[in-house]
Amino acid sequence: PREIFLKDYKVPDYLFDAVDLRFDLGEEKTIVSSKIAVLPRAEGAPCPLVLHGSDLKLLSIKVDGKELKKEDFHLDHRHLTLPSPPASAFILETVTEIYPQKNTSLEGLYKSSGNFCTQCEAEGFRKITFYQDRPDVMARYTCRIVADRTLYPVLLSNGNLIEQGDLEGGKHYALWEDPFKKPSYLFALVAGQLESRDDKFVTSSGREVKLRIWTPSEDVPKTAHAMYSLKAAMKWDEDVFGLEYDLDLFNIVAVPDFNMGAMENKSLNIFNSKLVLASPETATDGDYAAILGVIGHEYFHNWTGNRVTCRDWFQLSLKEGLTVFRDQEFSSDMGSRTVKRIADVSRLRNYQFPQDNGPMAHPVRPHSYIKMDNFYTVTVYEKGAEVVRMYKTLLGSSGFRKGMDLYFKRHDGQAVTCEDFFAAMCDANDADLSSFLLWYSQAGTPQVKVTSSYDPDARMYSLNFSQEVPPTPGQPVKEPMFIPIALGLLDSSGKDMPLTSVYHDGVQQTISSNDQAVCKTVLHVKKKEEEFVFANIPERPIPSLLRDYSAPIRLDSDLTESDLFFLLAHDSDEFNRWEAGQVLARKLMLSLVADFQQNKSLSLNPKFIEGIRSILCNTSLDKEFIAKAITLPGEGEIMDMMTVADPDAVHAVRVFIKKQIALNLKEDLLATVINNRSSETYVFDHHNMARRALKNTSLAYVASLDDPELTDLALHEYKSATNMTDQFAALAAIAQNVGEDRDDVLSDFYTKWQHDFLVVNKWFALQAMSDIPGNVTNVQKLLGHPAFDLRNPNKVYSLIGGFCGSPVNFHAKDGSGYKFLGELVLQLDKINPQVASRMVSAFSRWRRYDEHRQALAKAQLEMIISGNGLSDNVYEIASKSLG
Ligand code: BAL
Ligand code: ZN
Repeated sequence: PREIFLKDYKVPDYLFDAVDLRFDLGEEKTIVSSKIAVLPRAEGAPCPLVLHGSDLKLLSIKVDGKELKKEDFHLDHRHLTLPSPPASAFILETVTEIYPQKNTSLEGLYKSSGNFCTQCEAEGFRKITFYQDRPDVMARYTCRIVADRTLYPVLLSNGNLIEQGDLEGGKHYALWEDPFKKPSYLFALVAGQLESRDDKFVTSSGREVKLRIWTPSEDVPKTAHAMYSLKAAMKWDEDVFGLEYDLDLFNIVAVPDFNMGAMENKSLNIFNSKLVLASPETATDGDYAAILGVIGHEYFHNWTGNRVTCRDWFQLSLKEGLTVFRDQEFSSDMGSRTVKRIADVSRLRNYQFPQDNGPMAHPVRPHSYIKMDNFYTVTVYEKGAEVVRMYKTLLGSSGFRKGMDLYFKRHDGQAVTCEDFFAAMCDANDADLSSFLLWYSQAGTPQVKVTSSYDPDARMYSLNFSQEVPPTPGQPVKEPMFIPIALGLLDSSGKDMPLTSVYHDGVQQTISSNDQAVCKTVLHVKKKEEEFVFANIPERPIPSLLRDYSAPIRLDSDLTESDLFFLLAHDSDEFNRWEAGQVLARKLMLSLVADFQQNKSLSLNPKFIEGIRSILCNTSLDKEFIAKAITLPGEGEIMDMMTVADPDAVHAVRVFIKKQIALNLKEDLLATVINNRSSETYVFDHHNMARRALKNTSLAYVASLDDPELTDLALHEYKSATNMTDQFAALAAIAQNVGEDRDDVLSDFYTKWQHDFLVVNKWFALQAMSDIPGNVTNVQKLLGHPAFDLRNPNKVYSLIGGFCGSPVNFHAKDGSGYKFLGELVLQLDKINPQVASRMVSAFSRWRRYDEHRQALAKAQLEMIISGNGLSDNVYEIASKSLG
């Protein structure tokens, strides 16, 4: 397979001005006719026109109305080349035959539950027709869809519906025109039996936009929350960024078979049903929150992605990092800012840090790829969002907004790069952020050490920073990064001290705003070693560093245990209160892991339990914050901090601490469950979600004790639940312990919900992720369950992905987990390479484990890589993992 490099980027030789597409959708095959107005970029001797095309049967090719002879073009399995096209503007027409019914890759045009739909990002359009399938080729499209009227009554594409009507032979047609230039990856088509929930939104300038969410008719009642989310997102983007929607119609279609979460096609977003359909009985608070966030995300792409798009796929984070940042901010404004920040940082630590610390580590803007699909990663998305957040931290809210305004003013309608975004931010603020660009090019999580000292006579407090960016594949040596450190200094009563000035590089800088002393500041840490000295500090402070997690780094400070308990109790930055508890928990877990490995008996510091009690019983704290603060760091996060990851030890220690907390705080936890039971009516708001989160976290603790009385309580919660959040949480609490109750309740749940595939997926995932010993056998059995289907990505992610997320069973010492996955990857690769490559990624960090496990995992990777007809997708991940 060929590797593609950023450094080799060349502007396209040909522009496409207008594209007319016609689809004749059929049961055996679909005929795609395309007519493209082509414009050579440069004058002079024409260079070859190379079009992408995969799995296409070419029926006809014409230039300016004349059929080309065989010798006038060249066709291979990836390209159609015209060696000497006309030297000036011409019309290229092709007719191709494709087979959507046989397309199990779910890229290009395919069928999902009887309906036609498309997925073109990143490079799926080439499976529809021959095209320069790259984001810097932007054209105006029309799309005529012809199909059977009864089988496919609804025909949708991008833009405005300008004509529709009946045709002979029971067919009908629709003609869509998109007035905005777009790259091919934003093209979309849907045809099928769908019904819509209709609503409208009046924009700030008074235009009325029709909103339609399409699903099979029986699911329309479950789209109310998605519609609420869409309208909230439209309003938020106007209020916060001054960005209005630009067409008179916005369509969303939900399909059950979809590789990703959703897709931002211009005015025709296509969604995985999981991220549209919700009712209180079938969806959890987590599902509701995810729908809000993803509906927002795809809508926000209309400006950050569609109106201004990427020059090439290396720039993916230009749209994704920025749009994730925007959806994070939207969700924060709709709920609790601190809780959302905690959830986002946890995700970064549990998934992105491990990626940055393994063979697939890549910069936010990768330097190369074999399959672009493999780079829709937590690094490009979540670390990319952190990079955008740092601009805002450095420039302030209004500076960030000025930068965004300039970005749109300069680049509307263009395909641009991360440097263009950076330049807009700097120019709009007259700011010099030069070394900041390293965030786009250097992989690896920076490690920052900070030490402090206080001089009471001089009333000076110094902070010394040193930073290291670890080597990553292809990048053995790194430059120091530009790291914004937001901080405050706490006095002995726990209040933020006023900050007046700081010495840095021999220069005194005033920290004030309109001559008022302020209580927080942002240090610009840019060198390998750097000192900042605060003046006029009357007593030794306790520093609250990296407030609101102001940079995606690992921070190691000289804070003592008692400093951390102090911050946990007093920090005015709520995120850092949570963080202080997490630092304490991480230290504790790592020290108990060492004890476990040395066969020492485990014992828990009573101060830690008291710390948890004081948070649990603090009625002034937000309940969802409490739920987060009493939750221990994930096993992945702890394993990632070890030299050799030991899943058994980490799991044993986490279970031990959990049970100790449950045992010691049983009465408080029980009271919390009872006092926070839900009201009859489900409400999706922060207050109610927070109550449910706290109740269910407490229930999981007590049920872990495997005491019949407590299991009865969990059973009572299960039976009396009036919504899926509570019902599923109770099911999960009971399922922690092996036995009859577990079996009965799992079977009851399936019987109750077997008609609802989204709920059944939760049931698969819960069992797959279980840490019960030898769970691989159970998961093997579930592969044969009538509700399971290897062709549906959601089911694969739930059952196989879920299993790989259980450290003890996936990394079982007998190699059963690895063998299970190895065999499935090869099967999946024949069906859907994108899904297979996501699954094979579970092997990528095999070198992090002991030698025995390394040998077992390596053998599976070698078996996979020697598989016949392996996709480029799986090859890239497997070979980089072995490399
Ligand atoms: N562009 C792919 C799906 C998403 O990130 O919105
Ligand atoms: Zn996106």
